Amino acid sequence: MNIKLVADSSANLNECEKINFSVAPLSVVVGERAFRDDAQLDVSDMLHAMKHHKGKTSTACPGVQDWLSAFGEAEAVLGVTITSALSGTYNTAAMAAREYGEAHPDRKVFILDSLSTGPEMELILEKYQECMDRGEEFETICKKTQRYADRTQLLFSLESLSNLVKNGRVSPAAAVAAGLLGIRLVGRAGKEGTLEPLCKCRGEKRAIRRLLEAMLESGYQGGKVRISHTDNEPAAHALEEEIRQRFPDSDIAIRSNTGLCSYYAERGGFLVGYET
Ligand code: X90
Repeated sequence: MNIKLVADSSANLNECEKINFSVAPLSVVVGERAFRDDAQLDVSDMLHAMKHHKGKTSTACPGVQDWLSAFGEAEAVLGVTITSALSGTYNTAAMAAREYGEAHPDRKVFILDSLSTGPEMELILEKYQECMDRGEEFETICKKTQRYADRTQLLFSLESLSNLVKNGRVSPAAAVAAGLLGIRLVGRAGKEGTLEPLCKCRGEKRAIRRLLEAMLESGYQGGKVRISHTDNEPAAHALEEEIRQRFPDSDIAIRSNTGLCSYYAERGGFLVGYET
C-alpha cells in the first residue's frame, strides 16, 4: 500500500525532508500581510514585520482544501496535528479526512491529535515512518503510534508569552512575570493539550537546568530528544550538552522553528519533545 505522511506546519518540517510527506500550512497574519508557513516563508522577515507592526496580529489554521491537497492521491494517509485544545487544525483535518473517505471509499486516513506541537509531532512522524519501514499494516501503525504518543512529552522555555496571551491561547495569569527582563517561563504541554506553566526561571542557565529536571521527573531515561528553537541555537546546544552529561548516547536533534511555532514561541523560545 502506498502510505503518505502529513502534518500541519507546526511540526517545523519541510516537505523535502521526508519521502512521500506533505505539509498543511497554518498562516500568520500581520496587518495586511498573511505569511503562509510553507517552504517559501522567510521566518526572520516575518518576525521583523511582527516587531514593527503596531496593530493586531493573529494566526489561522489550514483549511479543509489545504489538507486535501496534502493528502494528494495517496491510498492511505497517516497524519498528525497540533493540539486540538488550542487550534482548529485537528478539526479541519478531520473534516478533510471524512470528505476524502466519502470520495474514495477504498482509501484510509488516520489523523492523530498530538495534544502538543513542534518537536513532539516530529517524534510521532518518525514513529509512523519506523513502522512503515518495517512493513507493518496500516491499522497496526495507527495503534502503535497512538500508544507511542502517550509516552512522548513536550517542554518549553519562553521569554515572552505576549502572542499566546493576545490570541487567547493562554490565560494572562499564566504569563505573569514572563516578559520581564531575563525571566523565562518553563512549562509543558499538559495531558489535555494546553499550556501548563512549571516555573519562572531567572536566566537561561537556570531555565535549561529546570528543563532537564522536568525531563527526568517525567521519566526521561535517555530516549530520543528533538529540540526546536526560534533564533536561539546556543540554548538548544546548551540543553543538548546537559542531557549528554547524563546520557552520552542519546539521539538528539536540533532544528529551527518555522512560522507558526516562531510566532507563538517568539524570539529566544525553544521547545523540547522527548520520549519517556
Ligand atoms: O491559529 C491557530 O489555529 C494556531 C493556534 C496555535 C496556538 C498554540 C501554539 C503553540 C506554539 C508555543 C509553546 C508551546 C506550547 C505548548 C502547548 C500545548 C508553541
